[in-house]
Amino acid sequence: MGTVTFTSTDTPVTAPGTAPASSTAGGPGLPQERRLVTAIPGPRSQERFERRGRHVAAGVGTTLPVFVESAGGGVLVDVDGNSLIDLGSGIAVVGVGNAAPHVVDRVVEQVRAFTHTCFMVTPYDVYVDVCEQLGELTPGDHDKRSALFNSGAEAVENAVKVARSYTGRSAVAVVDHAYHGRTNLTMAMTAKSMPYKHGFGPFANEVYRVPTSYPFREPTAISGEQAADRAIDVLEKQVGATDLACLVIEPILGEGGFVVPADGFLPRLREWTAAHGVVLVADEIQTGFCRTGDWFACDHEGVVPDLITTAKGIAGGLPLSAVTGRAEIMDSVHNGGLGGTYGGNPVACAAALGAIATMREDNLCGRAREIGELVGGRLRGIAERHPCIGDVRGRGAMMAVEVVDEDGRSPHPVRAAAVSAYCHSQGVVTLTCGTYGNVLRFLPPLVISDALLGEGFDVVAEAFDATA
Ligand code: PLZ
Repeated sequence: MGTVTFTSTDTPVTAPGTAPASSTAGGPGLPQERRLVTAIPGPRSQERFERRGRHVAAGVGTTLPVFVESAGGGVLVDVDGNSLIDLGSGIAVVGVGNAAPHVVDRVVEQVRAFTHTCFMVTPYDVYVDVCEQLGELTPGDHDKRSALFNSGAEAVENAVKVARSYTGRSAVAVVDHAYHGRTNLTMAMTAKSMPYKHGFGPFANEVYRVPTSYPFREPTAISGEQAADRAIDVLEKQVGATDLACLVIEPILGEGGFVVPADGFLPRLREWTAAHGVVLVADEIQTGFCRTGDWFACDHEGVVPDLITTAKGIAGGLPLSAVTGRAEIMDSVHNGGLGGTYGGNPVACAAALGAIATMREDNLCGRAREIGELVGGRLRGIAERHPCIGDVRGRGAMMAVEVVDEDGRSPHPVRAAAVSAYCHSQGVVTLTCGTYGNVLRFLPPLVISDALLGEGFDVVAEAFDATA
């Protein structure tokens, strides 16, 4: 299976941790190679993992227990000197690559100038610059306003606050398999109990869940418009359009399994929400900023949401999120109603400006489409040989396979986990997701080279063979 360039999984070629002192400098200058010098995790990572257990709360999970020392381009380098291919981007965050030069430069410059004033106390330019960019890049050419926050969940919470304030209505609609965060309101909006909600209730009320469009799992094929009408029927009967403040939806489900709705689903929901004064909120926290081959996933079908939440890819790894939307909706909130101590922190804003400049200069939307072609081709090739792959789906650099049983349909999370674990052992960072935990998702940095990506998928192919 392809060229396997890793050294060995169990025999260290160089002693662990003997990489040169400059090895902590990350960024695209790091050798873009898969290099295994110890087993994964190596002894130094294992030592640190034990220490982690003594100090870090057990509730905080770990996908792959290697401790990272530097990262850049398409690789993560661990404390044992292993260089791993990154097919996760820290969950769709470092699309521009880790320690991306423009991000580092802007951050350093900003850190030297000032680190914090609180925008609500004394404002500064970089916050306004980010809002201006968001107005320009997000779907629709209407007049827009933005407010900045720290995390994705916080952006979703604020989108709901704005929608309720504007409409004077309280109900919030979300869809099956949705993921919107881990705060109390966003847990209520998230579909999956384990691990996100179990034991953490009671949850916020006035949140209503409706069916979505999940082409692979429809009992009989239905169109996007039909799937939308099924959801609309529930909303009209069980909630009532006049009581509904907003419909919050991920244009492609993220944690829920990289489910791409059938064409026509989102446009039909857009039509219905507009007709009933319901605020349509697109949660583009995972799909945004070139990930799917467009600036935002809504662009694909020309859907213009009223509000859009962004985070993750916006700032090259620094914590920043935003709500952007129609000026009349955003400006309906009373002065002082939105904010937070750190929201739109100047260092995070500077990072966002560096990240956005990189996306523009390097045409990362175009690159995401190329990655989609390459990865999609590889995955379809693997699926031909492995009937346990029930579905290959996604868009751009947000691709996934759904792993199923012999019946071609029942979720097989154990096999998905085994494939992922094999990839990890061979120095490729992969992630799983999905309501049933049976989806392998691929979110490479958009700056990864074709060679490294190809090698990563050689390992993924090998993983399916090895776990057959
Ligand atoms: N909305 C669509 O994907 C975050 C969650 C990882 P925060 N997804 C990764 C985990 O297990 O916690 C996400 C998302 C969508 C909202 C969020 C929440 O963003 O920045 O994690 O709060």
